[in-house]
Amino acid sequence: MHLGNLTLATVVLSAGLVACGSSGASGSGTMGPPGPSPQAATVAATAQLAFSPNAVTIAPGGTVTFAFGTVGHSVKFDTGTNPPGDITGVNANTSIARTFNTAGTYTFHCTIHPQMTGTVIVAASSTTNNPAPPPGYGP
Ligand SMILES: [Cu+2]
Repeated sequence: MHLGNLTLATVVLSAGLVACGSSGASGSGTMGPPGPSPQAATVAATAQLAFSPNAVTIAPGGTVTFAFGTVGHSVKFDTGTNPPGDITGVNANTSIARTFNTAGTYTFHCTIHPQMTGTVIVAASSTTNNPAPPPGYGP
């Protein structure tokens, strides 16, 4: 009888701990309601041969500025509906903007350095903020 009560208390305590843990996890998973996507984002093509940030989200009709540093790069779009024109040639020490009018996911890569890949997500709303490009790039 006494032993039985002890076991019950242990079970209740464990259940309380589990419930507390799960409520904390779900709280961090929902970062609040989606907000409108920004109209502009900057992606840097860095000397370390990477697009940074690797993925950005903009609203339909928004603009992504590709900021090229001292190493020459290009941007070729691989997927997505009605993508903007590719940025051809070897582009260094310049910034070139492209406008995305149709919602969707646009992957792209540098034809000079095929390991350089990135993604532009065009959506009216987003739950995430775009990371800032590295210092020295963009506005
Ligand atoms: Cu490149």
